[in-house]
Amino acid sequence: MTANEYIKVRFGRHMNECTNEEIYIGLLEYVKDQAKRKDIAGGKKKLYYISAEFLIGKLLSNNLINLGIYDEVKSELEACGKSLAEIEEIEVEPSLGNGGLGRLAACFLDSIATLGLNGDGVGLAYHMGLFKQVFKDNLQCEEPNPWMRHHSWMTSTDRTYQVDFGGFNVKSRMYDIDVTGYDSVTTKLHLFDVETVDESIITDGINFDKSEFAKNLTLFLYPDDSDDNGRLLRVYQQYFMVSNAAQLILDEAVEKGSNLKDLPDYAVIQINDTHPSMVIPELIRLLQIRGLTMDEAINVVSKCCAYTNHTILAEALEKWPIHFMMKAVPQLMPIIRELHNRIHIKYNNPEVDIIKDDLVHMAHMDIHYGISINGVAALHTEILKDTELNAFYKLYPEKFNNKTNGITFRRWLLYSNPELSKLIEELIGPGFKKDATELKKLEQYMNDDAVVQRFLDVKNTRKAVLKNYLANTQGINLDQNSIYDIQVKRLHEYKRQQMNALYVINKYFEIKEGKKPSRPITVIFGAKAAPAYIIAKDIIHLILCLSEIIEKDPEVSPYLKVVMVENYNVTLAEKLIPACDIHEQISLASKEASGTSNMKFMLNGAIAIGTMDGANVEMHDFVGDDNIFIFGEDSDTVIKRYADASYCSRDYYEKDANLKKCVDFIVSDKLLSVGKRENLERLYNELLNKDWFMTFPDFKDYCATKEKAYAAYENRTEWGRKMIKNIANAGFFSSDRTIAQYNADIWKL
Ligand code: 26Q
Repeated sequence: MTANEYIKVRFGRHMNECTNEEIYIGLLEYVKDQAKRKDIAGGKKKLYYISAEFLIGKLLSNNLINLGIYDEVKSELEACGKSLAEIEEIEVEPSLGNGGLGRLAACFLDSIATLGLNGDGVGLAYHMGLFKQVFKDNLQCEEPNPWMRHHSWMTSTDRTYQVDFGGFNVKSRMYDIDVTGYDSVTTKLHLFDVETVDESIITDGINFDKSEFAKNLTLFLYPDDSDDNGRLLRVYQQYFMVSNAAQLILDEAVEKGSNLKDLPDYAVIQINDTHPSMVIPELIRLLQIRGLTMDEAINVVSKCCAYTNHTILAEALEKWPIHFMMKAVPQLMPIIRELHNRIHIKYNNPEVDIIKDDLVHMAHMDIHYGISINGVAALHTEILKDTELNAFYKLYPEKFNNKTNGITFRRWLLYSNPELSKLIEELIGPGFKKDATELKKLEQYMNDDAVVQRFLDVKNTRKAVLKNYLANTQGINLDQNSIYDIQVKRLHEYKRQQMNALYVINKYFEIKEGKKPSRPITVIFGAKAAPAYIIAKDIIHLILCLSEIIEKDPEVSPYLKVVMVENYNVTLAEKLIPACDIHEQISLASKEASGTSNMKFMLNGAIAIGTMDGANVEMHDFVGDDNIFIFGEDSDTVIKRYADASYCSRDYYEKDANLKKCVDFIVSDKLLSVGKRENLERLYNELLNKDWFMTFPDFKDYCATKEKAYAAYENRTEWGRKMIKNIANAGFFSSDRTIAQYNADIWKL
């Protein structure tokens, strides 16, 4: 049945007599139906990828592509005078993640299904995704972001469980989203919800009554990124997630014939950061209820669980106060104490204890009672081994391994950049769609000027698409002839959006002083700040104020434009990334575990300005000095500087007149005329007295490197070659490669 025929049966009318809303609903149901007809992955052993976040983004086009019916449905729509783009506008993005970690989980699901592996995702069906960001008076405000109101990709199942908390229990239900693999099998994303959630307890913005856990358990995704502000609800959410996961895992194993002592033959569990770590004591608890001894249960669980670390920021490593645990999940504490005691006796080393100062160290539990611990980029894994987790590395060197992150090329190339995809296919054939390393063949065209020109033409096409999109959706007017210089990622001091803002100020002064750039520059930001992260919100305020001042200044605006897109999310990323000329990956070396937008930009022919941090290091290895703009101090220098506590930002400020001028501008009359004194002064003081992520030492090199990049852009053919070099070497960063490595080294499905 074609989509058209399906819609006729569903609505009793031909597609061209349906509203866009009806067509969307029809297509959603049609796709769900097609997905059901595909083979599901099978096998004795199954992977459970447990994650508090799955930032899946819109699914209509993604599923059409994976099911191989994208072109067919697109033509059917066009025959009725409709575009797929306008139908997609109806779909609400499920923003069930904060950023990189959640998006990684979504890319992984796509690759697991594409590789035909028997693996499902397990998470929570948050009613409200990450808050919707709106700007008022140059400040970020947060609004609820519902996504499952009408029609969604979730299907209700008959699977329900009871989850016990201290003093009460709830009944859960499992909802499934089909994960369509590209030209392959389907797998599932299982999202658990509780029937008593009550959306009416939301008061203003994203505030809600925090007192009744049965009513708010799955109401909101926690909008924190790295800043652990130790909230009790988070413990309730995490336990709800892992108790459901554990019950599902045991039931499915038993259904397949397991006697539970052989659980490792039936299940392997990937713990995505420490958010699902309580699955370890919960499984041990449930196995005891089902007849195993404590020794047996610990032994079995220790062979099933693997942990991925995504950060070295100490404040982001979860440590839960015992009194939280006693209140929310008292039944787990005796087990956690037992796990702790065994370690305490065995090693007699407080550094590797699980319970310290009345805090439960979740990562420590994962490392002692798991088969594997991995970092997410080569440098990150080395830093974990050498510093952060060195005491554990000494105990278990064989457990430590690296799995450099990856991205799904289906979404980040085939779907979001069809023009580039088509050009690549014309040059090297379709093989790259299944084997990303084939992109390497593009290097043979680097000296073919006509081909190079075609890559530049595709970039221009995508710049025009972005220009139209931002004009229509956000009333933003871009100059297509300008350089699009983009930094999109969560707002965090270590990612150093503030350094990019200081660069903008530097450029503003240069233009004012008569040094005009040969080509206009558009600096584009997209970022949400955690609502409680004050300085992050101040940085957004600074950027919005700069944007306003520059826009209003006729001396500067022809040469420089600053744009902060509102509500940066997956949908916007899909438009921004293909249009980008230069992308900013400027985290303080050692602090960004990997980064994944860097890979998306590289694949789309943008050139990075970056520090030797996270996966930038590996990107640099692939493309060499001429095809990426590296600057700044390296991780060894930074780590040493922290160790000897020798950094004093004021010294830099006082010694560098240009830097001083830029920093002072933050609290100048000019900025105060459009901004708030409180916010701007706080940011100014923070930089001057702390600057914890060391923007000042890198500032000069950063500015010089940006000038070098902008100058290089003027040699268009040479720039086109750099683009091809980057695209040709992006194959390694396919999540298909990452997942194949997880499977070969850890899961062994
Ligand atoms: C923890 C406790 C309480 C509340 C919230 C949280 C919380 C929530 C989200 C802690 C961390 C996160 C998200 C972290 C994250 O996105 N990390 C990023 O993971 C990417 C995928 O591996 C990496 O590429 C990035 O470098 C890393 O920053």
